[in-house]
Amino acid sequence: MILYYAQGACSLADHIALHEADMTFERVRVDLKSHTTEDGDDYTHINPKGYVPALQLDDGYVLTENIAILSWIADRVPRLGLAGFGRFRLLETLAFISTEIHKAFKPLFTPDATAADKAKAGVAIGGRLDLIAGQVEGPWLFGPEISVADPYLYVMLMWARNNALRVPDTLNAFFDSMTLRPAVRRSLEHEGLR
Ligand SMILES: N[C@@H](CCC(=O)N[C@@H](CS)C(=O)NCC(=O)O)C(=O)O
Repeated sequence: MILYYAQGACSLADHIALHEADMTFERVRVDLKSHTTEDGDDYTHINPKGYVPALQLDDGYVLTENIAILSWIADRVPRLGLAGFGRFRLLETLAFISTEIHKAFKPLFTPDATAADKAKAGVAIGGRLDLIAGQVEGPWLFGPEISVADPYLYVMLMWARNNALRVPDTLNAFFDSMTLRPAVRRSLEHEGLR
């Protein structure tokens, strides 16, 4: 299994989740500007969408999209998912993080975005972080057991902090606790972020 990732990108969520799952995998870094892998291959031949993450499964199938990859990991390692109706609560949360928080960061990563666009994005992200902060059961999103949604939220908080956005206290505490987890530390180390 191979995880295609870029340093500190949303693929860090999948990277952490794979470690939380104790899965064996290789990592291949992708240069998102040139769409080239660290081995010099054309990344668009692996994932025609051109973006990370992509997870090449052992049977060769290349799974893309954070929601799909994280759901696949939870399917394989049920302790990282929720049972019964909880499956839909998990999906609901992954979708909220992906479509409402992750996507809202776009102006902050777009070099020619105006200051007004960036400020507007910051306000939108702040409001959505407030919403998800109200959902944290503690210490993790769904209570005492970590799920695949937690690493995704962690990456969003890392971006928020790096962009000096306001982060609710509950989520700062969540972030600090996540950073202590061996799977997080290992992933940060592998990506050269520590
Ligand atoms: N819908 C995708 C979006 C992934 C995404 O936004 N990836 C970013 C990094 S966080 C990327 O690779 N951007 C470079 C590009 O779009 O070319 C998903 O949720 O997996």
